[in-house]
Amino acid sequence: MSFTLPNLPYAYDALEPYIDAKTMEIHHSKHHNGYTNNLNGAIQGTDLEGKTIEDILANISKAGPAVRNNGGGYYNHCLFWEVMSPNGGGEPSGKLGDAINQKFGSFENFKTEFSKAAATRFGSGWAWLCVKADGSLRICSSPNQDNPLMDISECPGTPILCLDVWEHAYYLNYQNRRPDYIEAFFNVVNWDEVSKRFEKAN
Ligand code: MN3
Repeated sequence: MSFTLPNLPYAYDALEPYIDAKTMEIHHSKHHNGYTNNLNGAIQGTDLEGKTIEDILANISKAGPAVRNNGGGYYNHCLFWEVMSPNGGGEPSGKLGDAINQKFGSFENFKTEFSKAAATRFGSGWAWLCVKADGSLRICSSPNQDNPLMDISECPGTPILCLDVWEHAYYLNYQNRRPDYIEAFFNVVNWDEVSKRFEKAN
């Protein structure tokens, strides 16, 4: 079994004006496709072939840098596409809304903390909202293509929301204005999907 590039659940231009079509097309068809192909190449003929991506990430300390970088890149982008939607934005309700209010005090505080994690990640990386082993929420960021499912992660947990802050995710439209991209992202967050993932992780 090898990994395949998933289709986007919407058209390349569906997230405009917040994320432009050209960025989405290059990001999905070039970057994510590259991680997928390189992951397949890195595990071919090894004992990782046939394992799930979650299994591979949970034992990433035993793998080489090609599996770490491309396995992370494969997983992270799969999640990223799913947690955005042209019908997104607003605020979560239900159990996730309650959990966010309980942990962060308010949705606005949550947004501020998540945005800070994304803005202050030096260089390339990701911001995360995770469910910890005890069921509570946590915000963190990771470098490069690392993620909270990796056994080397400093913020282990089940990721339910992520934001790519590599320059390839925003530079065409936002140039060096990462904070503007982060602000725009909240208009396309698919809270229904994030809520589903929260309830599954609990
Ligand atoms: Mn990316």
